Amino acid sequence: MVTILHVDMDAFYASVEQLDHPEWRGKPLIVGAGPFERGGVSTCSYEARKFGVRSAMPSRTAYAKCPHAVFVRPRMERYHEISDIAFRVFLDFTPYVEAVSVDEAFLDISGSVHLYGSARNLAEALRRSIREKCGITCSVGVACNRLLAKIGSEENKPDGLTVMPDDPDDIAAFLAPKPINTLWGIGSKTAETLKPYGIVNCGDLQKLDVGQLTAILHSAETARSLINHAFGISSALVHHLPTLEKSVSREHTFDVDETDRTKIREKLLELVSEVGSRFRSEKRWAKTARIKLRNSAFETITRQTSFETPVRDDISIRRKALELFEREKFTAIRLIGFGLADISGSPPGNGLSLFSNPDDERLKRYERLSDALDSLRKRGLVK
Ligand code: TTP
Ligand code: MG
Repeated sequence: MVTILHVDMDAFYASVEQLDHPEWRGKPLIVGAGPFERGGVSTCSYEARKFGVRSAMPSRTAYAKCPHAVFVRPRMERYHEISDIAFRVFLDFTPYVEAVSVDEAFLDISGSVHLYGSARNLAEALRRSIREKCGITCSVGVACNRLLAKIGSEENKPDGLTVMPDDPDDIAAFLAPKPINTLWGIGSKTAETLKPYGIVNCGDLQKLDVGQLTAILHSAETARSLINHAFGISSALVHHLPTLEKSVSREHTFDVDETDRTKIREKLLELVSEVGSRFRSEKRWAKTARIKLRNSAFETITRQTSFETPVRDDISIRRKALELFEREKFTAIRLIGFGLADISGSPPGNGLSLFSNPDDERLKRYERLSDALDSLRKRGLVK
């Protein structure tokens, strides 16, 4: 039997700020743009959520709702540090980890449940370990597939654990009262289309047959998948990275589905710089580059390719990333990710022949240039 666990840190950026600043604990805290600036809320503490503050809300609006909140700017480097610790904890429980974002992952724990006696015990051990090693809390959902595991982790947020039912009738009954946008692939547009037909909750979808829903949505494939989802049926597997321990990756989720290819490419290149700098600073070499794209229907693709010889300079890495990216066709993107894998601590070749041909000389020049760029990046002078 397959057992999937979905873990999501609670109010992630805000929790890290409260961890580092005890004086902000228990208080409404908003991470994002300042109250009198353009820009929005990245996230906020649960204390601020009581006042109606939410992610992606303009900071001005957040200020109007909660003027006494502490406003702080994001410190991405620090969040990545805590995220890296969390992902190392995940790997203590299974090698099959799929990073969804900086604070969220799916774990296929099918092979490790027996070590803990039950999935619940494993999940509790993982939550304890996260609390001890990261200093913040997370919420976990356990189920037979990703869809239900994700719904489970939302169920008892913050600091919660939900083990979803196994029996198909119990699952259907659990989902019936939930609004349809609880399901993947139902954004506000689909929800608006379905509303006039009285389709508001998963239970309403459960009563339809594929033909009826196809007549509304004009796609039998979408109709079939939505009805399946309303019953909690989903075949999506954990897209784990086989060499996660040796890889470095970063991802970005757009606030709204992004259709502008130029903007997506720009974001990709930012991620490339981040990943590249990170492992140049650790003196590592990459053999494989990988991009990850997720569309608005929550379908994820990963594409990877190898370098002819291991590299770590910005130019070679950018070139590979763009090569992978430009091959892909899409209309809108929800998430983009980039990673480098198969990293080893030693330089390519035996070291002696490193400068023996013009290609190596060129790579060495690129590396020096990359190091110079990294130091400018550190000072915030270039992206
Ligand atoms: P989420 O997991 O969606 O939110 P969260 O961890 O802050 O709160 P919770 O899971 O308890 O509901 O996102 C993770 C981080 O991603 C979040 O802390 C900040 C960042 N983020 C943004 O920058 N903009 C956004 O619109 C969202 C949703 C998240
Ligand atoms: Mg979260």
